[in-house]
Amino acid sequence: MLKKDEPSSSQFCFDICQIPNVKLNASLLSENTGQLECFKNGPRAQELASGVVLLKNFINLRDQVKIIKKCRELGLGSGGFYQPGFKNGAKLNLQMMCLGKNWDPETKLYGHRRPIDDAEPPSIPVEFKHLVQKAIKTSRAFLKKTSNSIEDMLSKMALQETSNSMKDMIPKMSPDICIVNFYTTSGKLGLHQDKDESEKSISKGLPVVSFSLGDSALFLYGDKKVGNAKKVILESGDVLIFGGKSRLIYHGVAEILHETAPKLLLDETNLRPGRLNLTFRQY
Ligand code: MD6
Ligand code: FE
Repeated sequence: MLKKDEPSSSQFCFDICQIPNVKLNASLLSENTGQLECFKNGPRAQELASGVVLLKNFINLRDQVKIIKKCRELGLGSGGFYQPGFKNGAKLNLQMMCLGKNWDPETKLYGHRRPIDDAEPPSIPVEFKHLVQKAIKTSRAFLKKTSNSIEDMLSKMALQETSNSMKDMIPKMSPDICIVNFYTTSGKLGLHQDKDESEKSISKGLPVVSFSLGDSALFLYGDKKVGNAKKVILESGDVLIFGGKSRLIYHGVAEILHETAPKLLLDETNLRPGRLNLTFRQY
């Protein structure tokens, strides 16, 4: 184990960005024009299951760039990216860092420092926290609106109590831990539940909020068997929220879809091929 003040080895130094080796040429520029079309799509919300809300295109390109640059900087410093081993000894093709608190994927425990090199995780940047709050607020407002229309339909049946509880399908949450994963193009994450947070956090159904950046992912959810799980593609800028009744849903990443990152994002950040994912929760 490394001591706190020893210089970190290259194992602990992963740059999610790369030196560009291709100059922007005419064909890339024309692809960019296509990408601009894509960004004309405003954000939209979708309820995938009770308590599972997908906010499509929620993080604008400027904020995506800022998040990637910040994660790059934090990832290169103390407590930055490392390649975790998992309980079965498997090294998945992903690089991980924790912000706020440490979560150890081998012991499944939270702590103030990580066992691998005793480093303290960097704090969660305040801009990240603001975006999380905005996403939760948006998803709650969206569910309330959906429940209002049901309420209209069922008003004669006096289901007031049901509709009031519906808005808490996604309770408010103030994140104190963020897990940042960078999946290379062959990266994946098996179906699992996020169940290592405090009993209180889980029983209240405090949501997990997940940001996707870079290449798209084929995301599975809703069942522990791959064949039975539902599928959804998460693209750069999407935010997925699962809370309330669905706080413990099984979910995972089946595949990273190659060369699907927005070209403008790559031009601005030189992000490596792959996907950056940030999951926020309250311990
Ligand atoms: C994702 N991430 O990459 C989903 N869970 O879209 C997770 O499910 C996840 O990144 C637990 C710990 C870290 C994660
Ligand atoms: Fe998870």
